[in-house]
Amino acid sequence: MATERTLSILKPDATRRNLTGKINAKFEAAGLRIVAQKRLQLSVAQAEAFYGVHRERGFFRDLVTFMVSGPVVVQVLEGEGAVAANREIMGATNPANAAPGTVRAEFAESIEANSVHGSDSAENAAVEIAFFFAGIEIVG
Ligand code: IDP
Ligand code: MG
Repeated sequence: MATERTLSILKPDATRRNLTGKINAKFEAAGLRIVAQKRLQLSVAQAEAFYGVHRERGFFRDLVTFMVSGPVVVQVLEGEGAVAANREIMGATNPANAAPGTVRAEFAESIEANSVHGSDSAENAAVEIAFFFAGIEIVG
């Protein structure tokens, strides 16, 4: 499998509980490299734009409110099959369904406050990385 990049976000529930290091350790233990990283406070407009695909979903307004409720850490992860590898490390959206040892099984508070975002395809990863990072900020 080819080396890929994926967009990861450590969500406000994770930064609030000071879990960024514990989550990053899981990425690194699985062989992913953090090749870009910054801490941001998203605006409502930015959160709405980032989650635009979910605009029609019933949880959209609550999701946006949650994502602006505190700082996030946005990151680019690089490695073999990074998109799928990161989804494995994250676990299922609902922590009740997340496999043991995954970030969401260990750390998520709820289906909404589930600690991490990860791109779901290589195509979306490229769009999501460009949303947050200039090329010069990504150092592989
Ligand atoms: P994913 O993060 O596992 O890719 P998506 O379906 O893309 O899951 O949903 C985006 C985010 O929206 C989730 O990570 C979670 O924070 C929130 N979310 C998804 N489904 C629900 C729900 O049924 N209730 C509340 N929030 C949800
Ligand atoms: Mg998703």
